[in-house]
Amino acid sequence: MPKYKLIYFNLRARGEIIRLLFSLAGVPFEDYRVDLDEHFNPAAEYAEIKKAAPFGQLPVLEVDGENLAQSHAIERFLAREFGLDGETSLQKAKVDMWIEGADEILRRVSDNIEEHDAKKKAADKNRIMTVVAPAVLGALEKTLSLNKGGFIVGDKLTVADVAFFSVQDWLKSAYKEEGVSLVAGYKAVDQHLTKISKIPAVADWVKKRPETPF
Ligand SMILES: N[C@@H](CCC(=O)N[C@@H](CS)C(=O)NCC(=O)O)C(=O)O
Repeated sequence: MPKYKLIYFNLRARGEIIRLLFSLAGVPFEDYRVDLDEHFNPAAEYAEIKKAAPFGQLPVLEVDGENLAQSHAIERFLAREFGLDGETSLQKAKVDMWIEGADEILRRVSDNIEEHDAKKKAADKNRIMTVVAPAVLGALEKTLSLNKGGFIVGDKLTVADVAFFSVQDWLKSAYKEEGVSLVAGYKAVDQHLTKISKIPAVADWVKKRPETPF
């Protein structure tokens, strides 16, 4: 088995889907976390880590010493390795589609948390709440209502389920009260979130993971 080292900040954001995939597969990995201060400034060691990262950003996954960057490429790679990427070619494409769908929310919320201009921050947050999240969660609600197995793609767990669990779990702390109401209006989405949260490897990881506010 390859030796895996995930290098990311002490955040859930773009790292947590990857950590959940390792937990689900029962595969050991080094969970290397760069500390951040309360203004999201990384610890001094980040300067060297950034230089070594393929795109100068994190997460990076070392696989037997080789660097892989871009969170979704890492997720797809691990999903393939662990059999969580769907069965048919069309299913695999749908899994990709939902990874990108979850990213519509994740990317904007992530930028919004880091925005310093108060006016732009409020306007962007309002757009996320009223336009972006309803479009994505509405589409997910429809898909889950039609797909009676309770998973997003096909009748088995895939990284698409993990991605939505992770984004929603993250929203609940990133946007606190708004995060809860963002997902509350969607019955099938809410049931899906509960279903995934009860998978023993997911529940186990959530229980034992280090304190990670965002
Ligand atoms: N498209 C990249 C985006 C990576 C990204 O934005 N990483 C942020 C943290 S979530 C980062 O490294 N920020 C620090 C920097 O840019 O130096 C991915 O999905 O991995």
